[in-house]
Amino acid sequence: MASACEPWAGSDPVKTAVAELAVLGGAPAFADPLHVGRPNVGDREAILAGIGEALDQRWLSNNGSKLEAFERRLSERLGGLHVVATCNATLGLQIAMRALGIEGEVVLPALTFVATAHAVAWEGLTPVFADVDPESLCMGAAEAEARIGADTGALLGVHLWGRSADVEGLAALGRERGLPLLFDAAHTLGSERDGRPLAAFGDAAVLSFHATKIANSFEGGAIVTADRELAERAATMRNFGFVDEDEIVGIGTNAKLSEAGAAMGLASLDALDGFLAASRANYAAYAEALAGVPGVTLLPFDPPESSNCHYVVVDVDPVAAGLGRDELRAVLVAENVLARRYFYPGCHRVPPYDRRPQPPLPVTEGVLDRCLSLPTGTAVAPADAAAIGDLTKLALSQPDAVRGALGD
Ligand code: T4K
Repeated sequence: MASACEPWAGSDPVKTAVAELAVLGGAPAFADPLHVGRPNVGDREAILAGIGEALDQRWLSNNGSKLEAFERRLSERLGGLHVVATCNATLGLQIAMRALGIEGEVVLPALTFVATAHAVAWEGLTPVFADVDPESLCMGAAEAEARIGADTGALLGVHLWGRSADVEGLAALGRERGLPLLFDAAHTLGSERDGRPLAAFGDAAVLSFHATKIANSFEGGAIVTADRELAERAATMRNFGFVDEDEIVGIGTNAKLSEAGAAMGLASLDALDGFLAASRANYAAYAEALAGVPGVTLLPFDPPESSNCHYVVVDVDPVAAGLGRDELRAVLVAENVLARRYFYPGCHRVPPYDRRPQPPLPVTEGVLDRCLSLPTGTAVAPADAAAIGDLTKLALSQPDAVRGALGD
């Protein structure tokens, strides 16, 4: 396969007969596994030099020069918003909720990574799950409003897979009901709406810099807000509530990003435009390879140039495609394409949240049954994406043979 940085000019299918598929006994199309979430790694020399400087300075955490530079650089990238870097986005969400003074119930979509719900519950708040809009697959104002009750304390939107939630509708609803609006923007670095970074919307938003994200600081997160006082409260809470050497102003936790993490984060931000280009090229290759395939719909980015395209997700309609999502996944996994069922089975279906009675979430259930995330990022080349598209088409050309091989 071509390297991720080579321009892609198309390629011949890796397999041409169904009998060659690995589920029918053929050799896997890829010798090494292709992961969803393989880290993008910036300039190795710069990363190691940054960590070396931290070692030379003997300043490894607690507001060191790397952290300050990382927050400054991220703020610049986000148009000057206040940035409070954290050791991960989960704690970033928790701190943002505390700093916003949220109490009671928090309305959020069930269709998200479980960290979103856990962050709410860990703060002693009650997650109340809403359905999602069928187009954006994010919780919109109508879905959120249906779950607002007397105890609602906040709205927590999620820009799922880096695609925009209805930011205007949710903001209007929050204003009307007097509810703060927080966004889980874990997936959004590099995604914009109307020329503004997605993380700029809401009272605050939280980015993730986990290893699997478009840009990483090994582990990491960032609270982003236009509200300086909110950012200051969050920064204090991140460091045990300290405002000075001997002065603690309230409850806090330890959510500091290490200097090694910040050095990695800086190198990632330096490389971000290249990471975005690689993801967008892979997305274009998937779109071309899967165009017109009945029953397999690539979730659109609107437009791809202002989206990070970091999660490539297909919706598999089992009737139109002839194979279900899980059957297609089995085909791809046998080829060493480790496609993921993000975010199955949904927050509402895992403990402790499954113990509470839930209203029906029909759109969410459909997505959880049908969506499949495909490998992308700099470890994947457009030719790989095209090959995965071709393998999909080949499997769907004879669904009965595939189903027979899978023993369904
Ligand atoms: N909100 C949303 C919407 C989120 O998606 C997330 C995190 C959060 C909040 C919380 O953010 P953080 O607190 O994590 O900053 C992974 C990540 O651990 C998680 O951060 C991420 N979302 C989620 C979508 O994916 P898993 O359980 O799928 O991870 P795992 O270990 O199965 O790895 C995923 C794939 O990546 C595997 O195929 C292996 C590959 N991988 C992973 C790592 C860490 C590598 O190839 N190299 C690596 O270093 O959750």
